[in-house]
Amino acid sequence: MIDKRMEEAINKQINEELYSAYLYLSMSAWFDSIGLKGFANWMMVQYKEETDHAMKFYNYLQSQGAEVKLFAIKEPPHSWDSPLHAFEETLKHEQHITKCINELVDLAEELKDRATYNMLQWFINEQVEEEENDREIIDKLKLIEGSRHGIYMIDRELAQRKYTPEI
Ligand code: OFO
Repeated sequence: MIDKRMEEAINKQINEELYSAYLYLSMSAWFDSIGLKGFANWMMVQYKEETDHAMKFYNYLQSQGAEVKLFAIKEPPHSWDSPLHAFEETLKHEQHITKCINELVDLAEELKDRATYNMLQWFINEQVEEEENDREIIDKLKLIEGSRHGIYMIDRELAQRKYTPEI
């Protein structure tokens, strides 16, 4: 059994995760449109992972006999100034998600909801990893200062990323 406040907060988080998925799918389409297939692949994997995050929360609510409520997903941007700009926006977005997860943890503590607190530990670790990945790519993009050869090399590297289901 889960407190109504927690049920509502997790339903909002499902929407945040689905927006994350939508944002990265939009970035994948944009990278593809400018011929950067490796970057597009990286974002496509990210899109799938975010869908898994939404489903983790969805499955958790169902396992607790709570109500799943899906809300409208807002429209993401459709283009960015450069690969660096897209990744800076990605990091900014992930920092926002980290804040959302931390707020859920605060609420779980307030409600003494140990099951939810426990479930959220996975997301805490995941956010550390996600922000670190974004920072690494941002550092590389800054290092090459927009050189075409550098972008090509990073594109080849990002093409290697494979999707591993997280649920
Ligand atoms: Fe990007 O971790 Fe979920 O949202």
